Amino acid sequence: MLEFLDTVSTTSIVVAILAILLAAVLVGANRRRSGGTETAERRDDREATASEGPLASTDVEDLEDLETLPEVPDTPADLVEEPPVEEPAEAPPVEEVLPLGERFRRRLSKTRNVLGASVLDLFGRGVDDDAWEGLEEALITADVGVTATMEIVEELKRRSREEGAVTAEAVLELLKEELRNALGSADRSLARATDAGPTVWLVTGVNGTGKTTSIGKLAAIEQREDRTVVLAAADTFRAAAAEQLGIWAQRTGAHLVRKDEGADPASVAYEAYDAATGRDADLLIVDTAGRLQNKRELMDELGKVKRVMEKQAGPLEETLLVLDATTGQNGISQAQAFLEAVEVTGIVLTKLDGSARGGIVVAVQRELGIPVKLVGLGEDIDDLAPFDPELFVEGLFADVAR
Ligand SMILES: Nc1nc2c(ncn2[C@@H]2O[C@H](COP(=O)(O)OP(=O)(O)O)[C@@H](O)[C@H]2O)c(=O)[nH]1
Ligand SMILES: [Mg+2]
Repeated sequence: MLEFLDTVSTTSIVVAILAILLAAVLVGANRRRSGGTETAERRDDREATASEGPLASTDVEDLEDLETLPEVPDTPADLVEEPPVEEPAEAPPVEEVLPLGERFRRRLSKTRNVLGASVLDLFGRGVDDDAWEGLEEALITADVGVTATMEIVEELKRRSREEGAVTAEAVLELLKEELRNALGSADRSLARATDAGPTVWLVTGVNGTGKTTSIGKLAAIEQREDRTVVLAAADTFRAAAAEQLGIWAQRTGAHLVRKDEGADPASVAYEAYDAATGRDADLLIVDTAGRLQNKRELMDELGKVKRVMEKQAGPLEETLLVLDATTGQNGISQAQAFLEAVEVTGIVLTKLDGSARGGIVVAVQRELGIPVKLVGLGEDIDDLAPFDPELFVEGLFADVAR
């Protein structure tokens, strides 16, 4: 009986010890999971840091993405330090810009449909008067301009006779050459300051031609080349104009100088030059208004901006005139008004992508005698390109085959 009791008590002691050990193990595990009082505080700190860190600089979309992630209390403490934010806000993926030739090829399809495609058709039936007349029509439709068209076709007729170009392909090659000749070999690079102080590019043109957009795209190109850019919102006619430029400044990392609606544009430009000098910026681009309703006032205003800036900064490196390719010959007559007010050093021809009249490049250069330096090939940030006559002509006739 005594023996029996002994066995029972030994067994219950063993069971009790095992139970205590098991309980201790469980409590330990639990403490490790939730952290002790002290570690819970530290964990709170870490959570706060984490949300001020990557989350604070993340934009709204990223924050919305985070809502689908597991809630923090269920997350083991050692993972909280590195919350699974997918993409740090400061490192957007850099999209590769297509080679220039490819960009021309893709964006000139409208003009190619009018001009490129018809040439082989026309001359495929024979190099005769009908074909030459057809070519004249196509060139004029593409806005090459009447005078330039006549000259190009005369020269082509002569050369095809003399050089024995009797096939459509041979005529096409001659046409490409003549178009390249018509575009000439002007210096199309954008001038930069050679002495101390920022380079200044003044941008002018009728409203809606694409000044602000082109400035934004230019700022993107420059910033990518590690040059610091200041943008001056000297189009003070509408507050929205400065806001639009502000969005581009944000997108490109440029610094914006603006004043209230109705402020004197020359004073905005003046202060922007001061700001650019103060920041040791490489480049100042000045956006201006282009209301043609009151031409006299517009030209006075533009002249004043330029005078004030030149007094302060010396001769401006570039005064660019923005023209919209879709307005064709109208754009050229608008341009004349600007040329009377300021000395224009280069043309930015926008919306070549949206126009079947890409031939306007030839007309613009001929009639204004000013080199086309940049072309707009679309509305995206990468859609501004240096104008390259060779690649332009190749783009006009790319994939043209019978
Ligand atoms: N398709 C196309 N649209 C353009 C181009 N450049 C500008 N735009 C558009 O033209 C419109 C007017 O541009 P904006 O920069 O505001 O002209 P601004 O009044 O001269 O400053 C905007 O909708 C632009 O997106 C271009 O090269 N191609
Ligand atoms: Mg504008």
